[in-house]
Amino acid sequence: MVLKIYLDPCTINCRKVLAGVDLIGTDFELVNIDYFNGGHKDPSFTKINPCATVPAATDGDLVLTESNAIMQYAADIKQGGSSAYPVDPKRRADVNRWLLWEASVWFPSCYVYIVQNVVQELLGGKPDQAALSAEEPNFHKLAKVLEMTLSKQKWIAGDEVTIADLAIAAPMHLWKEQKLPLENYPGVTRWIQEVEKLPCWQKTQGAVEKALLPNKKQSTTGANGSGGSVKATLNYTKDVSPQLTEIYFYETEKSKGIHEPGDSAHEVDIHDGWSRADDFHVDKHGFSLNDFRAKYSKAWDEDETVRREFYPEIVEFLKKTLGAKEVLVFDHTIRTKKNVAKPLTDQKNTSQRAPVQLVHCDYTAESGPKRITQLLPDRAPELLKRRHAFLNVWKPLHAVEENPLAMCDVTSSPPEDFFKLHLRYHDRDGENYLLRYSPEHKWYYFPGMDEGKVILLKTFDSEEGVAKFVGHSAFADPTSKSDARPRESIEIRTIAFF
Ligand SMILES: N[C@@H](CCC(=O)N[C@@H](CS)C(=O)NCC(=O)O)C(=O)O
Repeated sequence: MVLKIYLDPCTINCRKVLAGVDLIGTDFELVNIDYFNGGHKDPSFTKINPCATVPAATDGDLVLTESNAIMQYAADIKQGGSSAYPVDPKRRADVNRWLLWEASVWFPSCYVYIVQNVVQELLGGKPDQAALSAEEPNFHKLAKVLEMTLSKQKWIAGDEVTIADLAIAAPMHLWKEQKLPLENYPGVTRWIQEVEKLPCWQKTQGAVEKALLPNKKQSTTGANGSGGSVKATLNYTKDVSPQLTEIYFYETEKSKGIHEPGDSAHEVDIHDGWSRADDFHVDKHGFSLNDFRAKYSKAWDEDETVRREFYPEIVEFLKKTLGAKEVLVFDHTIRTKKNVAKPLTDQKNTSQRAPVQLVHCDYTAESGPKRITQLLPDRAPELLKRRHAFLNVWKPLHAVEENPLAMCDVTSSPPEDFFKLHLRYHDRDGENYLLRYSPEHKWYYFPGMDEGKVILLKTFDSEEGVAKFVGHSAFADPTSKSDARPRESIEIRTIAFF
């Protein structure tokens, strides 16, 4: 059975659940209910939830309403449990009492502020000052209770974030626009800003702002609160043609005096892509962000097991996502900081590498088809007649806190911006594309992206009129914390045949 959640991501209780299931990591199917157009009153929904409120959830014959109960259930069915809803009875009781506190007193109080200071404006009206003044003493009484806890500890229920944090943060999710009087509550203010840095919160902020603050520039506020982009350095390469740009993967005299890549560092704006995450398409922008919760989640450094158990999942996922008839997974690389000491030129173990901070694309117009001939010599003549495209599937192994991946929107990087990097291996030559700098390049990344999502990167396509080569690079995110967990990711190289 699958957990189905019915919601409109812009409402307080729905956003809470959406962020909650993301934090917990439970698989679920989302059914969108259009709240502002009365979708929650439609008979197709009221037959599930006769109360005509969102969110609601079903799992087989179980029908659940109440946002907090849905989060609790999602945590209970998560295989292996979730620290977001502790099992220790005392800690769980503490989380439960906050969930009840939120639903019974905190939500109704914060609701007055959202209705008066946000919804009224949305409807062209004015806040009812009398209603706000009447609520104020009650709000302060409750905020003091929160402050007593949050001045002592990082999260509502101790050192670890739990669903209680999301429950209590949800009714204040537009706290600045709601004009919640938080001036005298430094602990609460510090905490809500911490919540705002959580990837599950950031991912769900766009829908709230789009519906309730239509005049605000869609913020997708990054981890630094900078409003949608970071300035970071990307390593481009100077095109010194007719001299070639090369890299040798073995010791040789021939490497003396060559032009190596990465000699053109530029500071660029890298945009937070979350608010338009669904718009990106591999055939237009050269990349897309997709949901993908792998069943395989262990032993990433065991190459054989990854090939045997994980590759088939990727094949099925790509066939479904791209509509490809056949998908070949031919290689993968695990990138961790552990591997940082290994020079790029270490060709012995190419499946274990450090993130590459170089603007590049993995194939060229020539090296794509050549690779198919090398990998599938017998079938190549037939396969090369069909549309064939190379796609990398980039998957974090846990939420990315540093060294994220940035993609250059293909609509901003015309073919003339690309030139070749010649890869010299002991036994063969290969080719990548490098990019020369252009101020027109539009860069995107997905801060805090976690293991439930993948980025698809198009690195070659035989089809004309679609995105063929996407420039990409890891980069040092200036907003990462100094104690950020090192990035660990896997990228899987595939060929799709249509
Ligand atoms: N206590 C319920 C409240 C659910 C609720 O009232 N949801 C609102 C949206 S946040 C709703 O659907 N209201 C119905 C309406 O406005 O007609 C929960 O936590 O799920």
